[in-house]
Amino acid sequence: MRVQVAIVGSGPAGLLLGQLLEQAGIRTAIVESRSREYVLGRIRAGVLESGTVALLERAGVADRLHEESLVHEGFDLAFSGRRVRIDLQALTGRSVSVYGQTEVTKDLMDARKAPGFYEARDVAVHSFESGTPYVTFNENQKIDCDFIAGCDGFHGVCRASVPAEKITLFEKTYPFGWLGILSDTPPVSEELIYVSHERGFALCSQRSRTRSRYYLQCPLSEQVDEWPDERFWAELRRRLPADAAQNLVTGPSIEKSIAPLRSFVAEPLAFGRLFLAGDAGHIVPPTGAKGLNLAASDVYYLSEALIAFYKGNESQLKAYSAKALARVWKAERFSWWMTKLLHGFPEEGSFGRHMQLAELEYIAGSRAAQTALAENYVGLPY
Ligand code: RFL
Ligand code: PHB
Repeated sequence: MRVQVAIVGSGPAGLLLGQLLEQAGIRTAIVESRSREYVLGRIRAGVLESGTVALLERAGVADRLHEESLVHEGFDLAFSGRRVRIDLQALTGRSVSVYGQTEVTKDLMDARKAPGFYEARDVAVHSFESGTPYVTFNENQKIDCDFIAGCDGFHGVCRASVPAEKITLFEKTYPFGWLGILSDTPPVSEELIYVSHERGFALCSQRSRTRSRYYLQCPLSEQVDEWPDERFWAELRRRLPADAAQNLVTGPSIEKSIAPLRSFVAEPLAFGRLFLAGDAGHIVPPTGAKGLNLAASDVYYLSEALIAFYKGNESQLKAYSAKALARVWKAERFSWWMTKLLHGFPEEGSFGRHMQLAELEYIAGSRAAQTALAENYVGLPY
């Protein structure tokens, strides 16, 4: 078969790109190595920037989002037993939306009419440097195309297919992970709480008024089965400020997983007729809630550039990598900074802890510092 743009990966980046291109009359096919059910079952992001919401609106997939998402005008930072509210709306005039990545993915899958090949085996990308690219999978399936969009996440095949001398990788790993649980219990607070505690970081998030998502910083050496629900709830309660701990409603977990934290950027994001977007090109630690939102901004730049190309203007496609990376690096900085500010780093000693607390106190007392935090959290302009 032949399409204009072959998309590898059916996560939010691949599906949103497919939707925006199809709307513009550009034919696409998506090739995904997992099943639809597996992709829909992955519990990941929960916080959408207003720019991401606007892009989903433009893609025509925001009806349910508008009905079901929760608009959050602020969040709390908790440390030393206190809670400081960061008033996003007052500081930036913008808010964020709480709506699960699972729901975004479902809305995009429901809207898609163009071809999607799921459970594809041995996906490979070819000849993207020569001008006649194609994608192969299963025993004998082949998709000829003008361009390949590598939206296949951190472990995908697209970035790995680029010759090593053509790509530079920048990476930082952190010596801990996030243990996350989902439970059908009412959230402990109306807004999110990011907790910096001597025992480690904790985050109180949510998916709806009846479904909570909580995270605990934990050593990378630990396994999920070492964390029965009772141990999770007890540890969370110890890290929360007293008023929140009192309000915590516990219940059985419906999902539990440990995710490592990583900062990672590949440069460039364009290799001839192959373009990387989303986690395929960069990873941020989840502390700033930026991963899915960065995938959306990449897709915005790439879709605009491809649409311009088919109207006869090639210059935007040439500029894609530099334009996307400029925004990516700023989000990398913010995610790294928030991770350093809020997590336990025992190797930094008590001096390191004092630096964190001094910075948190400074943020609590400075509108300028709160504004810098808030404008990054709601999302920098595209
Ligand atoms: P995805 O979602 O990983 O999708 C890539 C898709 O490609 C498929 N694939 C292949 N397909 C074909 N051939 C191959 N060889 C393939 N290899 C892989 C995969 O099966 C998959 O379906 O990448 P995408 O689309 O770039 O989206 C990125 C986001 O998923 C990610 O950045 C966010 O989930 C990160 N993230 C968060 N982002 C936010 O903006 N806000 C948050 O609140 C937030 N919280 C989180 C997060 C990520 C987390 N984890 C588990 C990493 C919380 C957590 C715990
Ligand atoms: C989530 O709800 O999964 C979530 C929220 C905020 C973050 C990270 C994850 O910073």
